[in-house]
Amino acid sequence: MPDPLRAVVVGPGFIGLVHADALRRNGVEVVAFVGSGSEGGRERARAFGARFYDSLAAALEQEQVDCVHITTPNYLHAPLAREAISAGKNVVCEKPLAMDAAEGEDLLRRARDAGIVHAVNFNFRFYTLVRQMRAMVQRGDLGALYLIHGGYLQDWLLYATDWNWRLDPELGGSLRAIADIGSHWLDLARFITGQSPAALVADLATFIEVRQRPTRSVETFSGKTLQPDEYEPVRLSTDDYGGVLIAFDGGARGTMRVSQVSAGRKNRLEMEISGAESSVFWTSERVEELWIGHRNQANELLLRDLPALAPEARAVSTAPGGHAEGYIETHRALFREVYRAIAAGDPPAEPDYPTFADGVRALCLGEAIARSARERVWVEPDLAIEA
Ligand code: SOE
Repeated sequence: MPDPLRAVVVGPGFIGLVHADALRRNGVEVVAFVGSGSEGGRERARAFGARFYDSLAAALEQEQVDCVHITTPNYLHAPLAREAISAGKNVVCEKPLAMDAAEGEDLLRRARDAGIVHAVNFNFRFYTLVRQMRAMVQRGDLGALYLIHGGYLQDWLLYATDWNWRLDPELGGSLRAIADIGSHWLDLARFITGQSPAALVADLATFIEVRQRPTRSVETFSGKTLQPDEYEPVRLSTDDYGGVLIAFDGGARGTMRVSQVSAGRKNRLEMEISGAESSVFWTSERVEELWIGHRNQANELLLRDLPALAPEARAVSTAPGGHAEGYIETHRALFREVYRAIAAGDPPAEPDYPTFADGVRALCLGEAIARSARERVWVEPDLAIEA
């Protein structure tokens, strides 16, 4: 049996553990975590049977690794990716790939020159029923596409006392809801329909202009249950909400709304596509159901089950119908494709997994959205990125 492939995870927080868990279940050995030490990272590494380092340089010096997973706060993504690429390592990076599109393009160039396998974690592509929607669009079930619409709503930043590093523009970037969750929706719209925004107009809003920052750090999503006792007021200008009107390059029109302050919406990505023949609707809060809308016959509710699925959807499905698949499985499926490419020793010509090019695309769209909102004008995003 060949040696297992090996990974190091930089950033032992919420999403770092998701990566490590999915990797382990794929048979990849997570040899080490890298962290600041203040995040309980040492204990987490120990619980995983992995070693712990306080810098990527130290980990790469001591460990034989095939791939570096970057799951830190956003401002560290690009410097860590540069370091990993210079060391000739394959890279899986959380989104956003970088703090701006120019930095993202530089990373893409470096990754291509180095010939490494590179990926950005747009994990929604790997839900089984997302694949089903894509297959239905591709085989023409919907007819010509008229509308691509929906959005992404969360409530974990609803209160002025909710805090996370994403709220600090120095750590998270100058766009928040659009970059954090709108980027998933835009990636998915393109993945399912093959269409990208040709022109857009955006409206962004900051409802909570002053937030109470805890004097100690709070992990993503944990602020809901852990209420720190000491706060300091901080003025905010990043987007709690964004609304975007989109003209797609394939002729469809759409709207996207994103919000981190919508009470009751925990983690709700919604995608609805309306075509000349029929429509589909899917949400990440009910991942096992796909609504199919008709004009002259009864609507359908497809429950994920192998006989009901297109071959492309079956290929990413791991559990029998009735045994709910979810968030963790999407990471397993994404990493499976990435590590297949690593094992082959070459990035595939047309990967189905999201690459740095998709990361750059998301950054370009974010910049177009920010400019449109700032100048109150329609903007044509520059998406001239080779796939
Ligand atoms: C926090 O908003 C977050 O974890 C995002 O960063 C993820 O990308 C999204 O999947 C869930 O919410």
